[in-house]
Amino acid sequence: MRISSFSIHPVAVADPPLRSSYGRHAPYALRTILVLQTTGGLTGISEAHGGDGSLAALEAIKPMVLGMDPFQMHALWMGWGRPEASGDRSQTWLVPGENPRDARTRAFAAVEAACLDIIGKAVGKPVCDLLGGRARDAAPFSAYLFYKHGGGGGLGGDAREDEYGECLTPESMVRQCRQMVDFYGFQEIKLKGGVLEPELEIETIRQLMHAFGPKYPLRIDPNCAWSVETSVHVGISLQEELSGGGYLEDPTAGMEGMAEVRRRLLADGIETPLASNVAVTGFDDILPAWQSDAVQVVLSDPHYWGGIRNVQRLSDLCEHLGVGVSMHSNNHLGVSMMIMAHACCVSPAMHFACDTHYPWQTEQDEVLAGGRVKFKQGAVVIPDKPGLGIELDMDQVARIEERYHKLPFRKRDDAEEMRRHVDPNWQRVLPRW
Ligand code: GKR
Ligand code: MG
Repeated sequence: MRISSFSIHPVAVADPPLRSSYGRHAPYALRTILVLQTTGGLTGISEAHGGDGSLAALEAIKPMVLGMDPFQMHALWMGWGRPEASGDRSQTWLVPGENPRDARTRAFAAVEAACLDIIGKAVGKPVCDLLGGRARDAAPFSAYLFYKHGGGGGLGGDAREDEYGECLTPESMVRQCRQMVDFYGFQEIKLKGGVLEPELEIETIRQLMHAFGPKYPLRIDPNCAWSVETSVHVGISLQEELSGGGYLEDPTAGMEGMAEVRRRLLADGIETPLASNVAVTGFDDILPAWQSDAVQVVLSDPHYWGGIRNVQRLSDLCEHLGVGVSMHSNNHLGVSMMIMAHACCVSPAMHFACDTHYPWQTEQDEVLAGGRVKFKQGAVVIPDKPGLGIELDMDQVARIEERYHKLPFRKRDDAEEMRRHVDPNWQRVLPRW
């Protein structure tokens, strides 16, 4: 069996004006759908980050994939997917999916998922059962809360209903969370911070704790918006709220800053774990993070870590090191949802509910035949079907691909959105507080 066709579909997905320390989301998020076909008539599908950088990396890997046996991915990893040993691959300044230094790894990851989908279909097994068997039958996800402006995403006649409304206060965040938890059944909660004054974000977490109680572990992630001093202050202020299965994610920039926050919290008797997807983005970050005790929970991601199997390897490595493992998310559609779910289920040490942006997208943009992935008590159950267990609705792919070609932008630029809609002089400043 050989791969005989490789087609890349850039797509645009409506996205509400969510805020983070990077800025404000544009009315559309960019993604890429990949479809591989084999000489035997099997189809493998995948999803990757979007925009020009991702497209160029997929075009570049294409000649190596055409003619390849989908069972033989190792050579492609060694010759192409393995990240460069040097250079900054952190997400301090660049949002995930925009760093050219991991573009090849991300392209490999997209091909890997499509090959696993093909292999699963060839042998009649779900992807997670190909990789040693599942550690769990369903992947738990967390409620991923965002401060946001009014608006549901999309533009003009294509604008979406604003399901969650404007949310720029602690009280409205509790409402957002209630709505999301009631609808999806999530059992862990993540707040994207780095947007309001730290005292208001502390108050938001306190109100969430008050409303939901200690059964719902809480985490906050300001994407490096805080100085060491502020991070320590937040860690002390929220020591109770973030204990019991929660964590403090990327409070400050850089491994040294994180290590300093850790030392100072421990000196105060506070053991809240520090998590990261900004300082730690690849295997060569693990040792320095572990040696300096900068990070106690690593956020995996099957996209930029180089695939589902690398998430599984990472989870095993973390378990041996006594480090926790969770999963990062960007905006995504149902194909990535299932890639993430399979990755979680083959990673026994994934004891935290994974992040997902999925609630921020709508049925109208889904590319899966049969509509959106369903959640059961906050988790995605692995379907009893071969491969990733999903099929594409190619008419829908064509519709949102056409929309992509009409958009005036080709990369995610949250700072530009801030300047356009909120403050013409806005710059990303770290630390902001
Ligand atoms: O979508 O604004 C966002 C997030 O801030 C995202 O880009 C981050 O990568 O969710 C991510 C995170 O956990 O850092
Ligand atoms: Mg994060």
